[in-house]
Amino acid sequence: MKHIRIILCLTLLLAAASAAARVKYTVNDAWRFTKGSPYNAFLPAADDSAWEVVNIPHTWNAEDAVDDVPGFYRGPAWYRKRIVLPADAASKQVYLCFEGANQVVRLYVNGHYAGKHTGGYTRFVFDITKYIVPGGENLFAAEVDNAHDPDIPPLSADFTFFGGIYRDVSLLMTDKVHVAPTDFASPGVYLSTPEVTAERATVEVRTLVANDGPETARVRIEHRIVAPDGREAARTEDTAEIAAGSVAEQLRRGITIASPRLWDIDEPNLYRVLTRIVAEDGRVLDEVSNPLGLRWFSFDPDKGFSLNGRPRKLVGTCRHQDYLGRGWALPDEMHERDVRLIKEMGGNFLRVSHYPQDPVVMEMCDRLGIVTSVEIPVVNAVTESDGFLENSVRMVREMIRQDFNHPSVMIWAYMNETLLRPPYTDEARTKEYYKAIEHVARTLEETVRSEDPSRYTMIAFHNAPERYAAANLTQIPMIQGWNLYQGWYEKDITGFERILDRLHAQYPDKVLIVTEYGADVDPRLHSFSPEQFDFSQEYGLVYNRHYLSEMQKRSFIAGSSLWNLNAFYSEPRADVVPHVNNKGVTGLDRELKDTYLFYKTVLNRTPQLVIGNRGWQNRSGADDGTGRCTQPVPVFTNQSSVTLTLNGRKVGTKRPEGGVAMFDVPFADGENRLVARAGALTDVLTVGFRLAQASPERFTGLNVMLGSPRYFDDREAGLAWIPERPYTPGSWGYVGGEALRRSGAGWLGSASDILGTKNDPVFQTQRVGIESFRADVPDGTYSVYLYWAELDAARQREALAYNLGADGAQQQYTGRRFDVSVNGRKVLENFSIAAEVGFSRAMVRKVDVIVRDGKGLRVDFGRIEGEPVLNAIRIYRNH
Ligand code: GCB
Ligand code: CA
Repeated sequence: MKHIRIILCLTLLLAAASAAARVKYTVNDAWRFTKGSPYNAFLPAADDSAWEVVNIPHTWNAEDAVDDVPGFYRGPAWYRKRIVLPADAASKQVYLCFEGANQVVRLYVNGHYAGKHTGGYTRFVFDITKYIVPGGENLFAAEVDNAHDPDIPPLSADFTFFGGIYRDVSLLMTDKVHVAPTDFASPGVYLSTPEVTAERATVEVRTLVANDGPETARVRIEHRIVAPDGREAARTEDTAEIAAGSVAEQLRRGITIASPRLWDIDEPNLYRVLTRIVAEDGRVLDEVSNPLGLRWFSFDPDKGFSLNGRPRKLVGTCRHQDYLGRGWALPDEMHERDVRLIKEMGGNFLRVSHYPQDPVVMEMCDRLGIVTSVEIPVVNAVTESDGFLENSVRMVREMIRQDFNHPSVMIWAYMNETLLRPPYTDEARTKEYYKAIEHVARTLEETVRSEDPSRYTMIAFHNAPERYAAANLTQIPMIQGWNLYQGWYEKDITGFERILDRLHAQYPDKVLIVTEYGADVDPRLHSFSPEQFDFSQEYGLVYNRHYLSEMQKRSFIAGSSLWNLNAFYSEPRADVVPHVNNKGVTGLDRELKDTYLFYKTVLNRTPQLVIGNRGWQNRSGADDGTGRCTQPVPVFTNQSSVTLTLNGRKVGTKRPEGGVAMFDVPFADGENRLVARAGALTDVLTVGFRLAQASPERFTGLNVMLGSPRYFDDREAGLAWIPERPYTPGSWGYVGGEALRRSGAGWLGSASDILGTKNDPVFQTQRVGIESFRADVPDGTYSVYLYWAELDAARQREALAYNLGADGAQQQYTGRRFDVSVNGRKVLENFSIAAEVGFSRAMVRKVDVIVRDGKGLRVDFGRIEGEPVLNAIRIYRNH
């Protein structure tokens, strides 16, 4: 009998223990949503039945930030949801936790105002205990506003500020006595490692315990450190007395772990610290777990970074939280995949920029051994106001306290290119502005150092060192980050290595990281004469090979984070893909570009082999007279030699240079099977090739972009566009005119967003002053498609600060009218593109033609006003 009673007691105890520990779960699903400020939306009785039903993560800008209308909705919106809370919530402390919402949130619970949070990238928590109805339905209403506010960073940036609750929302229910979640939404437990060596690690744990009950609580605070192999590495136990309505701070020093298993890039050993709050009667009131990594690291101005006593060059990427069609509203698994992509690429560094990201990102970096730098979004400019400074300081506190326990974090940063476009022309006023920026920087630097003296600080500058020196910013952080784009925004790529050497000479006591470098790549575009600002896969490769090799030569470059892991949305941008910054080594859909394959090949130590131009499945090119068309194909390998075959016949054997072997592949019409072999590795790529026929009998069609040396892969239509060439008898090509060239950047074409098409590159180049386009096609019936856009970006909208290649570069429209005849028949008379469709809008005219008497096809342009132009032509044979 007694026996039974004891067992019963134990069972009850265990039940009590598990019932008391905290419960946390997401409440993401089926919220009612509407834009605007409906009357009394905070009140439970408000009628939301006509509102949209959405799931969190959610943004309201996924569509309007990519449509043809400039701008996107920035203003208030509401989310509402009825949530049934358990009856035992009556004895709990209840919180609503947000992982991030852009950018100001006001929460109402059952009509009561529960709190406000400012800033779009950090986590926040509201204590809603007072407002809930336990055991019943509760109406949660959140107003989220993403309107521009001069006091909230970022003020402007080269990325779209998607509004909404775009990260998870969770309910948290704890005992009255619990680890406090309310210290800037931190975990409430702060782990530090004042001393780590190969022999011994010392751990320090600071814990915030809240007592929201009516009486003093006498509790035990236990920390159990669990080693990576699951064994207990250390355990501590203290008692504490916590007055009712207070938060007690417990500091546990000097916990030692002998022969620690270090957290390292190649072996990211993770310990866990389990913290328990135990009542006098043995009930477990709360339990939380935090990651712990034991490592030591340092940055040296000459020798760079070292981890656990070993020099390591940091190589990696920056990352934006975007995905195709979703904006920022990504589920956890998509954040997770991005960090895996960095690891698989061989990266060991992530600059979490320009803002703190989803908790999953930080967890993955801990688990995969990726060193991180995390920053707050003070980008481009500051506001000279107390409000701006206060918000920035708070963001720094939130960032540091929230991500404090992640061993991957080694740098805190707090500014990016704040002198990109100083707003004043007046010298005295500019000086004042510089002073204000310096003040912000010093305050943030001090905040970081007092919050966390165990890590380094950093500011990212752009290529205007004099400006940052004039504002004294170069002296403030421990690490200078440099965002460099020589060979992209600036013409001369070798300017990159020159500025590195100059900076090192000028700042011999500063650690230098190349925080950004990159070239836009649209994987649909290719060029065999790659040049600055052409957006081709091939130029991306030229640029990145150069940068990586120059950085590897210099040990004083502690690390680099290329811009960017992924393409991302930037609403005002008008490049080859409007509203998108394409500097990702992967696409918005995470397509791996050749640049990614290159890094993966050279950064990994395991054998690598992959044929490049992978996504280019529909190729075309002019017959070189042999019934074939020879085009280069890159093969990436870190093996010493590689052999390529085409449809079973050997193309060649090469020694790769810096991870790349270029093969000249004689493509034939139809299917081309490429097989690369290196060591024990094989890679296969099948390419469909359409020969732009020289021989008239076999003519089926032709797609030519005028004024362009590029190839364009229209993947939606499976259509291959090829570059122009001059006409020669028996073949095809243009007569007269010249390619439109931007005066400033020297590059071809225009950087306008071409409305009415997704194939902007087809319309962004043109031949100015063209006299004819001729193709000696056989007799037959044809459709001739003439492609035009009147290119004058200035008339379309103001160029974005970052569209530097477009600066002053557009031709000025002064009127244009011309006649168009096809095979002698006038089809367009006194034709004006601008009058027909306006500026920067795609138009396509399809003309039916019968070709007879062996005369071929001929489109003639008759000048009336200005120069005639043609952007592209497609000739299709009906029969
Ligand atoms: C930069 C900025 C980044 C931009 C990038 C670019 O320097 O820091 O936000 O996206 O340049 O692509 O121009
Ligand atoms: Ca999440």
